Amino acid sequence: MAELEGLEFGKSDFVLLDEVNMEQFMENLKLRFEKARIYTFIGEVVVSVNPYKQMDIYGKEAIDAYRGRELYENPPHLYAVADAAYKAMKRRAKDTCIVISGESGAGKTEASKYIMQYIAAITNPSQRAEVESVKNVLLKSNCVLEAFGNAKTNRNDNSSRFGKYMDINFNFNGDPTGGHINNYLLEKVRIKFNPVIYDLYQIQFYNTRIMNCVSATPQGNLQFETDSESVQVVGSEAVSHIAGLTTTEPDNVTKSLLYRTVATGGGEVIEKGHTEKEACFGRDAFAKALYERLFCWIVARINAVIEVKDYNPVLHGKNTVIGVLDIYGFEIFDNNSFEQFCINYCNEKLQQLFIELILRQEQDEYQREGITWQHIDYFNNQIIVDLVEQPHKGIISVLDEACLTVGKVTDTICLESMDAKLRQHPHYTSRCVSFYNLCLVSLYFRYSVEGFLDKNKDPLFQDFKRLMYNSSNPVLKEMWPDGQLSITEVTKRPLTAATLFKNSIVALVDKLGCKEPYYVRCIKPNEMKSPVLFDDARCQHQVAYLGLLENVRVRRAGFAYRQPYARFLQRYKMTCEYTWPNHLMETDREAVEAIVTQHGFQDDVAYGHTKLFVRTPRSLFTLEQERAALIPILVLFLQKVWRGAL
Ligand code: AOV
Ligand code: MG
Repeated sequence: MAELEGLEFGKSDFVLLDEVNMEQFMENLKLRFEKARIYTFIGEVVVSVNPYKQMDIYGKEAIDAYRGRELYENPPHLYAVADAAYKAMKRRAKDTCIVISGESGAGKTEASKYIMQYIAAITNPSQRAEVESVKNVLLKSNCVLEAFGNAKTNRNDNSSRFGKYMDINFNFNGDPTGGHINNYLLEKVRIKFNPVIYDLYQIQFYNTRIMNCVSATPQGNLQFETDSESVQVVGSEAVSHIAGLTTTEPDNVTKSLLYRTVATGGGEVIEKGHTEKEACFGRDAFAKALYERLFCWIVARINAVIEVKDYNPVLHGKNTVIGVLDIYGFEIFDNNSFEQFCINYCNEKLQQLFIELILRQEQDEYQREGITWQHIDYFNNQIIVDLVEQPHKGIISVLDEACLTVGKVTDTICLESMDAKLRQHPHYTSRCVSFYNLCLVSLYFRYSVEGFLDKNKDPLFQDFKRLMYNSSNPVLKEMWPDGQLSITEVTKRPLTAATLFKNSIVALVDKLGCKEPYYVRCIKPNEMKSPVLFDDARCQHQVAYLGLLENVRVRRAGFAYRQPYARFLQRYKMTCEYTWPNHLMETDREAVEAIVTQHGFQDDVAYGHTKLFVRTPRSLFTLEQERAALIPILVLFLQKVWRGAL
């Protein structure tokens, strides 16, 4: 709580700003970044600015300094939040979660790794082997997932191309007993541009250890040519290679690439040759699906290893959870497509959750403590979330409708139908920039709808699924259970990619919503990956859309600080003659009242059932200053006592 670092480093909590406005917020953020203070609190939220250089603040000493301490006893740090989430989980048996958000390259994944490392470091002090092995897999699984799921983009050299939510389970001792990973919307589209076939044989899971991992072998792209009306594969090496890797017959591979099985209206099953365009489409879809299923399989394998086994709640007590969410951040490229649309929608949902929880949490606390609370207004992005996900008239629903329409529906036609339905919406505009670059502007950014329909339908010919199911490699077979269906059994209307994604994000938000949330809000200081540049305009934009200023306002409009009576008393009793060294009142609350009254800020506080609520931080400053001034006197006094001088 005290200004532990001194004011030359700026305010360590934005709540302490003299006035809450953008100018002061930015000034403080910039000053702290320049002084290598990359973390700043807003109450219990940590705002982090990517330093783009190695910081010497994550070592054992730091871990020891934060372990078991209260949030305000140390300078702002990821460890402070991680510890708060851990303490709440351990002391109050609460499920908690740490939500890390911010745009691409802002430092979310790095933050999530430091948080995991911290949790690993402070648990299992007795070094029990089974707990150590769980921790080991939890930490190491990250490299495997990054190896497969991260890629260089022009915004981040190590960009997560999938969302990750990891639950860590704890036993009643507060030691990890297992976990579970959910992955979200892997960006598989890039596999098409950079064809890589992973060598499946090299993935070995051995007991609980993920061994020697994976080698990726880039192969030339498989080409087609049309010769006298029929389509052929160019050359035979690529086909042989795929057949070799997937343990299938080259002839069957060729057949799946060139033909598809279809059921006619009369129930007859026939084989239909692809056009060259269809063959290319099928090939790309196959490569993407192989990659996606492999990725999901790896996640499933990791989950099988880390899942909590033999847990008996009667015997072992309540099993509690800390969830860590590291998902792709807001993304704006020159050409934004379906993937960016989904990613940005997901971020809007998380922002929505942030708004709801921060408000709800505050309100709940005031209610619980019997304090009157005045409602504060701030921008609610529900309207944008609705624009995307509302049944029947949201963007996803219009897109799905277009995908299910029989006949020739193009991206252009789909955009027209969105225009018709959504024209009135304040956050929707569509603009025809050129014939090929149709755009819809929503979620603050502009997207090209070219390719939306195909990506949403995400079709894969059943022939490929069957090919994989019939592979003599048992792992591949396991990845393609739907390959055993015949063409007549295949469901004609599978859920679209956008709907599947929406459902998974809704489920995620539900999962987070019932946990006690802790937030890390990451900011990217510049586009150059520079450790010294602070781009004011870019940072201000992020502060604005993350709603950080509103966050400070809510925190201040209510009560900036709250502390249980006993704790408050312990810290400040030396500043009041009636409470030092011990008070004679009936309750701690009365003793706290005596301190507050003696310092004259009785109008600035409210008394809850168990806690004191202080509206402005200034009151506590006064106390802190007095306490700081008294400490040397007290030390001198004690030294004299020890030396027997008194
Ligand atoms: P992201 O997860 O937020 O982007 P990362 O966590 O991958 O971003 O961070 C991007 C890069 O910034 C890292 O590779 C590091 O070089 C650097 N960096 C971030 N945080 C730190 C830190 N605390 N200390 C030192 N360097 C850091 V994305 O996954 O693209 O949304 O999809
Ligand atoms: Mg990342």
